[in-house]
Amino acid sequence: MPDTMTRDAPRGSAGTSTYDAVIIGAGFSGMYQLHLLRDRLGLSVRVLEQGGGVGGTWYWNRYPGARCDSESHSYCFTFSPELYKEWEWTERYPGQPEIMRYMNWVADRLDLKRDIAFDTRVTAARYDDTANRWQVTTEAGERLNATYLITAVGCLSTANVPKIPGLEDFKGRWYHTGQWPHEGVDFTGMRVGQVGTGSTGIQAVPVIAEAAKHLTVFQRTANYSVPARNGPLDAEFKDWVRQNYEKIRATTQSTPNGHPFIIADRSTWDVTEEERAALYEAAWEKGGLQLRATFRDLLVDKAANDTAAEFLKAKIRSIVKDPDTAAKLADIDHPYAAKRPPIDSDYFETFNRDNVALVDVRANPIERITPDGIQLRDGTLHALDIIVFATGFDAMTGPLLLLNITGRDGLALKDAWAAGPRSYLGLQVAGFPNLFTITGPGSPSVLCNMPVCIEQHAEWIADCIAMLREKGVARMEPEPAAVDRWVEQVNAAANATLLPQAGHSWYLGANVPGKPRVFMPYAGGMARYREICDEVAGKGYEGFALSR
Ligand code: NA7
Repeated sequence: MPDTMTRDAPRGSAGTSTYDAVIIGAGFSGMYQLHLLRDRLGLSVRVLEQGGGVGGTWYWNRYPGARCDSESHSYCFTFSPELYKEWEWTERYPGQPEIMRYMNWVADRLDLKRDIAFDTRVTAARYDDTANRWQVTTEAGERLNATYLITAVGCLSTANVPKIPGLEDFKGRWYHTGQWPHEGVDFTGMRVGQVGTGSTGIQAVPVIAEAAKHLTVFQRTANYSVPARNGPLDAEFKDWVRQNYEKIRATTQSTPNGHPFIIADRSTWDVTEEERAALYEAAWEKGGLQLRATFRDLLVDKAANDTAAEFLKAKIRSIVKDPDTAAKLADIDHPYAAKRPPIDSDYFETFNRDNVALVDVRANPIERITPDGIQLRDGTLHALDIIVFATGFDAMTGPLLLLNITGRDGLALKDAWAAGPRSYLGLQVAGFPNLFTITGPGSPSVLCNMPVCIEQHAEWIADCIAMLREKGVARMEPEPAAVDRWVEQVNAAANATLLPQAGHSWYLGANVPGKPRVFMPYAGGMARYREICDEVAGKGYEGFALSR
């Protein structure tokens, strides 16, 4: 029977609020999970959110040029046709302010905010073996306990600020793109240095260059990028989206990466060299992440991938006028899309501006930060007023480990994952009963258009909790053998692709010094993953230990 209690007057021991479920995070995943558990299952639920509002990653990532790389008509909730059709996106790729407007609109439409505690950081979560409940503590000392603990903390929410000596002595200001000030940053008249050329850095460069007196881009790893071709959506497209809701949803749910486009069913070698060049050219003109869907074998056959890589490198050389800068930008050491492929609005073109310079910090690494700027190993000092770190995140495991989670028999998650994350389906961890991790390591997560994998996880978890309550199951956690098998499957799926060949990728944890190098997301495709999860549930939650 549900241990139902009213939301307004939770019961419990002195000073402790008691709920059926506590959800950590109020981005896409926490919002939808709250809706499902509260409004469909009738549970008492509390969401704890560190930020001052809903939005998750978009609440924090307010840097110049912040925009989603998924097309707007697929970067949203699709569980409700009404919600889907009522909201109208204005651009092909939604910018951060528009996504925030959307998320607040959804939160208000579903009346979610009344069950979310904002400005509330979780400092610890401990499983109480005797009571079979999770005890959650917040920074303000608040204590909550719940039968189910669901992490909805996102994969990219723990900012990675590199430990460069001297940063504390810098006389200017510095910012990480993932913790951008809400009031914005005025670059007018400033000498700006930007460290990092991942998806974020590539979005920020053109916008900062427009505003700053001078921008120096510090590049450690050169990166591919394809033009986004962003622009306003016309009325005809908006109508098409409304009329094709089912079709769009079916496409995003049947493709490996959850995007609204189909990967071509042809090999790179099925066409002549001229045909291939024409297909790449058309994909370049169309813009966006779709270029990697030009051929089905681009991510599994290195020689096939080389054809796309060469096409993109030639594009860089043709756009960037200074041959030395062009050579540094095109000196890319990994297969195309083996790291997360960025898309851009005038990234390479920006290096043709007089106020922009590129510095190769692989050849001549950053030695230290002085009070005046960034100093390289050969002694060169780049004088700066502002440093922007577009240096990414302690991805996937970082946000979970920060929660300080302790499971059964006092087992800390950081110890359970000392050699890298181990989970079953990316949904549960052995030794942590009734803990569910939305888009956890071992699930497709960052290899998929996020709302698509989030909806699948939140629905699977809600169905699972409904089953637990119906059958009177008190505890659920994966069997160690099921975890072993899944970890093998995750490794095999990654090794069947070129993705592990980008040795410095955050998919492998390689961007954070000391982090175990384990390929974290499931690379077998979202559609296949969905089938596996459904099969597991259909076989009575095979691989999970259920106890009364
Ligand atoms: P990424 O993709 O991790 O990119 C971070 C960039 O910062 C990358 O170019 C790094 O070079 C560079 N970096 C990191 N640390 C340093 C140091 N110490 N010195 C110089 N350069 C450094 O993060 P993003 O924010 O761009 O994107 C993350 C995801 O957010 C993105 O994929 C989307 O899914 C949204 P490296 O390649 O490690 O040599």
